Amino acid sequence: MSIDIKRVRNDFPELARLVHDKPLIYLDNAASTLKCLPVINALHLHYTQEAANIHRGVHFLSEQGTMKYEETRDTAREFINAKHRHEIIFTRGTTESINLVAHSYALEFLNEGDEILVSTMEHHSNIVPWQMAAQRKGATVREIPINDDGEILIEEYKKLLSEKTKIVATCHISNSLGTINPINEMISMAHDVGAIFVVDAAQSIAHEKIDVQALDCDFLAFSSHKMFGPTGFGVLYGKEELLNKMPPYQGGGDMIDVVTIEKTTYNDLPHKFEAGTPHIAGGIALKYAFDYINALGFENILSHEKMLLDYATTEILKIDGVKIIGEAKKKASVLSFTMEGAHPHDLGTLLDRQGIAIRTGHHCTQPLMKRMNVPATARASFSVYNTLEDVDIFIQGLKKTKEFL
Ligand code: C6P
Repeated sequence: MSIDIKRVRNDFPELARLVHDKPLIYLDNAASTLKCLPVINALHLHYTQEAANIHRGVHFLSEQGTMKYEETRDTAREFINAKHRHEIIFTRGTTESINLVAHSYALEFLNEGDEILVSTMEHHSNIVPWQMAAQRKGATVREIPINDDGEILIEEYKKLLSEKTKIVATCHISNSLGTINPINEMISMAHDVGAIFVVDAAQSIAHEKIDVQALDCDFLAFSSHKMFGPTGFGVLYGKEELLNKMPPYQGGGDMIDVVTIEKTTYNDLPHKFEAGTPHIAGGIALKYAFDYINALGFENILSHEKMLLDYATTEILKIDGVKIIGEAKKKASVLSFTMEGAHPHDLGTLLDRQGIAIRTGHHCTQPLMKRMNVPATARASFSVYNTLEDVDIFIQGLKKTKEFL
């Protein structure tokens, strides 16, 4: 089976709109994907018919909301093949998921002299929380270097690993380069020295089939808005035995068992880590994003996106002065580039005038930009609803922009 692209595009109403009087060509999927109708409909239904707080009331709407919200947890468990539903912690997104581990796990278990390894290509969300924890505990954050193509240097990683290494945190797929990292191998190497491994799956969740039990990762973080779901919602997967020994991250409603003024006992997993009223509508609607991806099938998604990336790569290299940043052998549908004589920001602005949305800048990966010797890149990122025609319009747009500049 392959993707019925016309049907898929009809599921994303935003694709039908104009931007600056031109049909929208949306190539900023690594920043956030567009939303599919089942997700939009679920949000609409919740806010028009079913709004109520969850986990609290005994009335119909509260119980219905609780059931639907918890259904998403079951779907998420299945989607990443977690062993238990209580290993799925709902958060505001990848950033909060990583902060939760850094503030709860790292602050509890790190000691002076310990080391945390992160790679050069990490998003700031997977660097800064570790620095914050390391500073407080007298630990050090060390860098796993990459080569000029944007691939992790496994031999260097091996050399960095020691009994001092307590946490390794890397992205599965780089948002700036598209590199698919060999996390399988990296996780088992980390475990060999007794370190835990945190996977930032923000960019991979909608592009690669993830099986947390097969990977044997200790934590895995992702955001709903990068997989056709609502913003402000995300998941932290953690192994039960680790989550159980971690202290709560935030205090408040829902995460408690018994509270007295002197002392509190905490709720069981997953609620121990879910203080306060969550983004209920977002959580309920996320289920429909999981279902949508499951119905498309990862094989179909991957082959469609690979076709787009291969075609775009071939065509963009025909333009004089274009340099691709990130040429890993294993790459997801991200095309970062620079163009001689053009600042990426100007490229982005001039493409926007033609209805073409790409992202420009450092993509929240400043150490990576420094390593690749560029201040910024222009980045086109593809999703399952993009077409070869989108790529043609993008390439034509780039050529026009080049002439203009
Ligand atoms: N990258 C991009 O344009 P949040 O903001 O919490 O949903 O995700 C943060 C994040 C963490 N890790 C990786 C690998 C990411 O790509 C992102 C978000 C967007 O590349 C916005 S900066």
